[in-house]
Amino acid sequence: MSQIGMSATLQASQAELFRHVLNDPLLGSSIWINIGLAGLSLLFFAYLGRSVDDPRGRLIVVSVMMVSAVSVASYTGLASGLTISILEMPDGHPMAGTTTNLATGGTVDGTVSLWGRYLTWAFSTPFILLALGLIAGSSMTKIFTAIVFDIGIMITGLAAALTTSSYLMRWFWYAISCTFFLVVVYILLFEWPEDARAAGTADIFNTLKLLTVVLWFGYTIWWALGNEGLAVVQSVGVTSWGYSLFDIVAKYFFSFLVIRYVVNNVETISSGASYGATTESTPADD
Ligand code: RET
Repeated sequence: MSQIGMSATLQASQAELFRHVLNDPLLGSSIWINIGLAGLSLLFFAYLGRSVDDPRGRLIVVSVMMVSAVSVASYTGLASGLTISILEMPDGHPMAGTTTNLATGGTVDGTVSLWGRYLTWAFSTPFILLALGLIAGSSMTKIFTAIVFDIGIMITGLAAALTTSSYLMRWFWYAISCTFFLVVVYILLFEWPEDARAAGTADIFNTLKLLTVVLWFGYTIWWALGNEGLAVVQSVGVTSWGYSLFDIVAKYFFSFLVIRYVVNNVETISSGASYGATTESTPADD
């Protein structure tokens, strides 16, 4: 047997990671099932929203449909091995010095990080907030603020996941991310409910707000408990399934509630047929 075969190799190739995901039932199912769910939900939402022809209503529907669209790409990135790495955790991290047995055979130093999730949340979650802000009838300024801080959460969360130089720095990134998160929570809990009351959408907004705040805290706590944080949950597959379950409710169920509301309440969220027009011109009547 060769020397390499007996000792741990240092890195896994993208092809090995692809086959590792495919051959690990728990990890693989947490990813592949969600590609299917995201694709099916996209078709279902297109069908549900087909009758909405109000421009503002359509904007909300398209916005939540984008969450599923990004999700297809996100999970495909994970499944293909493109946005996964084996990372060696720094000293002090509970997973420091750990090795990973690849489902394809062979052992590598480090633990599997599905960092593509955090990257793609930077593209999907702004659409959730855009939809919420529009339903609340909020101002461009508040919607913009919520979205830029949200992107900040995800990019600094990505940085926390990818930092291998120092255990403390991983948590420092996490703390920055949580600070950005508090800004978004503030807007969700204190700014938008008032706007929604004025817009006459308080009922649906409060349901969506509760769902969002509870689940988004869930993601935050799960990161801390999972294999990239305190590793209370050491299994990569269980950690990944946790996020996948949160995703199912926070994306697909959330989007379903939004579209159902828009379809049934177009007159409440409408701003007229010329909403979003880029000029003041009126159609000729001749
Ligand atoms: C991280 C870790 C760093 C600290 C915080 C986090 C929060 C993540 C959230 C994710 C929400 C994701 C959703 C995805 C749906 O597409 C990055 C886990 C605060 C709130 C809703």
